[in-house]
Amino acid sequence: MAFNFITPEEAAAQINHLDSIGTSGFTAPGSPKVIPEAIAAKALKEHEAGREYKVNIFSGASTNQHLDGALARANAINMRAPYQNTPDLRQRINSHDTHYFDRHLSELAQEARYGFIGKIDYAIIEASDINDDGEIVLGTGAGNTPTWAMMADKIFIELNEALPKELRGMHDLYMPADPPYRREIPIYSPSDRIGSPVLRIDPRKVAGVVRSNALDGVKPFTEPDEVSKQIGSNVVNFLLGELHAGRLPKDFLPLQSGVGNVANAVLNDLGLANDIPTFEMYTEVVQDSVINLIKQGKCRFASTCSLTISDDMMREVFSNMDFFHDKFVIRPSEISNNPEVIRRLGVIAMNTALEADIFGAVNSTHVLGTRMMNGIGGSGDFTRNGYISIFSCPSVSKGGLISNIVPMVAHADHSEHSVDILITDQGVADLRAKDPVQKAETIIENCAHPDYRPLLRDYLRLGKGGQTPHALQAAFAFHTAFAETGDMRNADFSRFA
Ligand code: 0RQ
Repeated sequence: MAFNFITPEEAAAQINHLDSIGTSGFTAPGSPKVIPEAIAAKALKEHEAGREYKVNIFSGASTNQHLDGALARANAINMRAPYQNTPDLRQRINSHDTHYFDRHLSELAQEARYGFIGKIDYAIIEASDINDDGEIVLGTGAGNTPTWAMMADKIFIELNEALPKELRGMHDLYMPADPPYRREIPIYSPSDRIGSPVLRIDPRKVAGVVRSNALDGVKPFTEPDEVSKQIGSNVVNFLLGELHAGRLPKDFLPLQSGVGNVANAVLNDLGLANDIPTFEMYTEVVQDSVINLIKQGKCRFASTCSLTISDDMMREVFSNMDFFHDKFVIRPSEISNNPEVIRRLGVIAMNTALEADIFGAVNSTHVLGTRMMNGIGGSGDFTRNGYISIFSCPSVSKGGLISNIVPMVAHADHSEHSVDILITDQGVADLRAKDPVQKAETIIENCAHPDYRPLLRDYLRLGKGGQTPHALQAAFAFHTAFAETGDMRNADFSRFA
């Protein structure tokens, strides 16, 4: 069956107000580009004509400026899940123009199949290659694409001519059966392949194929600053200590690393550390630093959901496909982030906090407790199930006006039950086998910025008992001091004594 090639506008014309769309990709890579822009343009016209027009967007993770960016600017998103990181969409979410629920990235596909998010009208899938039998070779991010393709009434394909045909073979697409029929996910090592290199769809569901030709626009990282470098070196020293103490096997364990500058700096430092053996990764995103580690031979293999690498690095990978072909596998998010597999493989989870409290709870999502930043992403999948779960962040933000170590987190994403190690530029707090007060003492001494240590000790002394001696009347004194004076250092615990 030959596919019908159409324009992005012809695709957008078919999509109605409040339709639910499942999109391919995970972070920018693999996300569709030209149809979402046409939907945004249609939304603007509909709004000008006085008609309501918004769609529901379900993806694998964050997307790109063509999708979340353009649709948010057009105020065209009604419901969004499970993750985003685009400034315009962040604003729509915080002003309630867009409903947003952020979910563990491993979970959304199965929740969709269970019927928890309703029906999926359209899937929009970026492909690097297609054939008339309905075989699709995906782009550089897999996300929840197999589930959207299975559930959607109709499928649009964006055939991206900037992607090389050699991507065929780099994916491993597998969809677990749903309970009560689910069996174990048979991955016993990061490089195990258990599924199909291509997505097989019913060609009769394809409502049209649109051509596109652009990379994802991921920006390269800037050189890590001093604080990021110090955090990176603290992480490496901690891991070396674990290795020497025999708490990590001498062959090491697979690594997961989150997104952002700190994560990139940590991986750079791992590459430079001669005493860290070569390793594999079982992770959700591969950033530029991992490509360098692979080129150096430090990282032997990476299982990922996406190649979240800059356009220049992507071009380099594409022109050396012979070398990179057996160094990666790109899996759907419910497999790359699968709790069962993460626990089995003993993944070392390394994620970033916005703030952590003295008892070890972590806020990764809500700035000062209320404003959504990005979302929990995959950090919960890995943190809850990792062999060792590490969180890192700078000890202070905004030039010291904000302490990232606070008496009580203003929003909790990861509880103290899941957080093993907290690392800042100041040092390392090992929270394993410690009670809440012991954790608090370690975090204050090792992780808090010196400007804030006396204040945090004052807070800890205020607690009048209980195993976790919070002083609830003063628990948010840092946050209220910032709201009232613009500086958390003005928190005054004497008035609560
Ligand atoms: O703001 O740029 O205006 O100065 O927050 O902070 O230090 O640059 O951190 O880029 O590493 O991102 C948690 C957001 C960290 C990210 C988070 C301000 C700070 C700055 C960013 P400015 P940094 P990073 C894998 C796993 C959740 C999802 C996840 C994230 C800006 O890592 O979204 O881990 N994680 N997924 O100044 C107020 C505080 C603050 C603060 C920092 N306590 N209060 N503002 N900032 N701390 C990926 C996926 O799942 C796909």
